[in-house]
Amino acid sequence: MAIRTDGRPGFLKRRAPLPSVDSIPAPRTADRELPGAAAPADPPSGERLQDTREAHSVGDGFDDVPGIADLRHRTIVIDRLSPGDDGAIPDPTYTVNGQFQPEIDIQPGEIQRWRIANAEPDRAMWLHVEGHTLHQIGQDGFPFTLLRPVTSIMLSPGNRAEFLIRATRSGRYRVHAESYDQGHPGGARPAVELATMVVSGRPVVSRLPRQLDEGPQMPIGPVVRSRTLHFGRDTPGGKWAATRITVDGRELDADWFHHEVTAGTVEEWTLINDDVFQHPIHTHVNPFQVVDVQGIPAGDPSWQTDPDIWWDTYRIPSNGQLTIRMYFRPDVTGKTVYHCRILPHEDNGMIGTLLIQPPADTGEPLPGSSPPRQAPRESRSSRRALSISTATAGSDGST
Ligand SMILES: [Cu+2]
Repeated sequence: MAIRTDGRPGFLKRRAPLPSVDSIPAPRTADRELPGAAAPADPPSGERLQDTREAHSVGDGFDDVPGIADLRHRTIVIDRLSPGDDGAIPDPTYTVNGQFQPEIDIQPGEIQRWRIANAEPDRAMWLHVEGHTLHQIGQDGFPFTLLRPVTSIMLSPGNRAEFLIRATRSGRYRVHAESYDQGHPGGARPAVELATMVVSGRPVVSRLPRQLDEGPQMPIGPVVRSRTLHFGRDTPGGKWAATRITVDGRELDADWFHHEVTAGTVEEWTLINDDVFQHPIHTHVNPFQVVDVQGIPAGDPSWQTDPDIWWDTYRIPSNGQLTIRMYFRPDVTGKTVYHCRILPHEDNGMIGTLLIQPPADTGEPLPGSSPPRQAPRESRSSRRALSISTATAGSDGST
């Protein structure tokens, strides 16, 4: 399925910060994630949802957009508890902000803004809210320009999404992850009850905003290079414990770089999955847009392939391939990585290294050559300070 073939990217006008749930160093990342979110050992259900730590923020691109700024908003982090040794907690047990199946209150007709992250180490959460439309306004920390009404949102491990939800009539509605087959030889992962949305109280009249804000855009200019990367797995002797999960046949080697790129350029990467698992690939520093996906299972509606959306985590279908277009922001150089966001896969070697070289000195200004400043998060003017300048990007196309 070809999604975009014009080869003419637009330009990155502004960008939201890139908050991620993937930022705490640990010897094995899966070990960091698995303890869950400090939930009680015997989690009671039906408590009111508590808000969670700002460290898990999903993006702040709408804090001053009319029609959104005043809404009640919730930051919701899905995670999984460590089962422990005594068998007291069923494995797996999924939590929402460290709580077990909490209640989320909302009035009839009220619109709330939900910012939701899948911090789970290895399973996709195909999010549904019973009887309700999710009006998506952002993905992976990047704001949309227009509302996208959807009936579900797929959250691979590491994905974040932001949406508006308008409550219908009084009642109790399931917030749940639908059963989904990630290509695991063990079959589809079962459905998960996450929370209950409780609609009650005085009805309110509300209207969804029509216009959001200006979303980031790809810079105009050539795709300077195309690359092909292979993601695979081999199991010497057929033992899972010895499984090597690799990028281009190699495991992580911190002294060697899979690829070198130049800051301020645009490249297209085709990621080929030689394995039966869907591998959600997460890029650090630079997000990307999806150009082409091949191998989406027939009848699987969970894939969002709109070419305008920016991502930092996206699945490669089982034995399929994904082509992404990545803009290496001009203000960041140095070493970084990309990896499978199924953390046991990353720990077993599915992590690639990238060296971002400074741009060649052509005497021409680069788009966004003023580095983004760290600014307070509250005001529109401070968000503009995080924007990448458009003045030079559109005029001469230099990248
Ligand atoms: Cu993987």
